Amino acid sequence: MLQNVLNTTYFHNKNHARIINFSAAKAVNDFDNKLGQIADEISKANNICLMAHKDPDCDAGASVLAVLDMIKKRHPGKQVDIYINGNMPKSLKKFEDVKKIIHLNNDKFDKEKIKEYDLAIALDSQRLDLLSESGAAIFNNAARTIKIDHHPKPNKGFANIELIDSTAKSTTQILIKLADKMNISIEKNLAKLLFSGIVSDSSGFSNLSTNSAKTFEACARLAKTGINTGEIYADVINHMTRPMFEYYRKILNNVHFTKDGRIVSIQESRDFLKNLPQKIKDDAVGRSKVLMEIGTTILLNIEGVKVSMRAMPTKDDIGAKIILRGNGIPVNRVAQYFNGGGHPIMAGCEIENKTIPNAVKKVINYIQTQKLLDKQV
Ligand SMILES: [Mn+2]
Repeated sequence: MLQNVLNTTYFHNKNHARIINFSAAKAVNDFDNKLGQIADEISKANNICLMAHKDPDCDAGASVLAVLDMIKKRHPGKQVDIYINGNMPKSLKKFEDVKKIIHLNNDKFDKEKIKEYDLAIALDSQRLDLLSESGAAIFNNAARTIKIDHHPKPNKGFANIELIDSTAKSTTQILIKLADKMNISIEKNLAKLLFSGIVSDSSGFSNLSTNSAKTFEACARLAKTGINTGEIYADVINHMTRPMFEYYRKILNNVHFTKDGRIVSIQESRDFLKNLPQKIKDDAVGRSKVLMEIGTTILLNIEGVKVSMRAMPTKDDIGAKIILRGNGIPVNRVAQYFNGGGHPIMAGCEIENKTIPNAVKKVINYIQTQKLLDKQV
């Protein structure tokens, strides 16, 4: 029956895709149309700027470098600038193009001198403000704007074309489809970048859920280019400096369980931070990586644990930043209550509370009073 309908509409309409009133097919078509529009916008633009969320993780950083690589391959003549607010992750520093990054500094930013781009592309950034103040100003000054992301779609959009696939584990996973649309054959350099993003955002394949087949298929394609997947994995996930190991040793003493053992938190309190060696204090990215590793690969896997939480002072030092991981518990509901957001299995929020233990208590209290531990994702 469906086949008949498709055939009939196909013969009567050139663009039969529009006629199919079948939501899954429509979603696939929408996605594919947007990929085509993005490839078009890129080919039309002469000056393009690429950006990612501030303090980029490996997925954000690799996405920007990957799109640059793709544009260089497909349209060698184009002028492409990259803007980043914060440091690129260590594992990406060996890529040649890292040298081309223009580092944004909000304090030294002159709004009068913003370059006008034909096209701005924001990668791995759920919201405009994540581009940082100066990044957002440059983005908004471009004639056309694109967002490519795998975080859930927020209520408000911020770009002319928004390509969002929240079933993708990383933004780099989505970029494989863009490469195909742009007729680019993925070779080693590009594959390394795309694979790095997937490894990083999946915490080394440890937080995959129902869409893992898609992720592994994407990885298989990248692995076929001959990249050394083990080496990239070690670079992205396992690499730890000696000072960071010392931090690891110390922070393990700040792990707290609730009485029933179902919620566990690791707390980087202000007092604890004060007494750290300067070298460790200065490496915020390294510390957050260690916290993530302990929070996800160790604490979340302890028998009986349903929610793992990591808490640290906010950047502006007025509150606590809380990142939640759920073991079958929809932690985004918790984060949303505190004006944060994220995925059911991983979410984050900021709480105005000077003491980290008190902020953690607030979150635990909410989880317990809402009886969220008995709900499943
Ligand atoms: Mn990402």
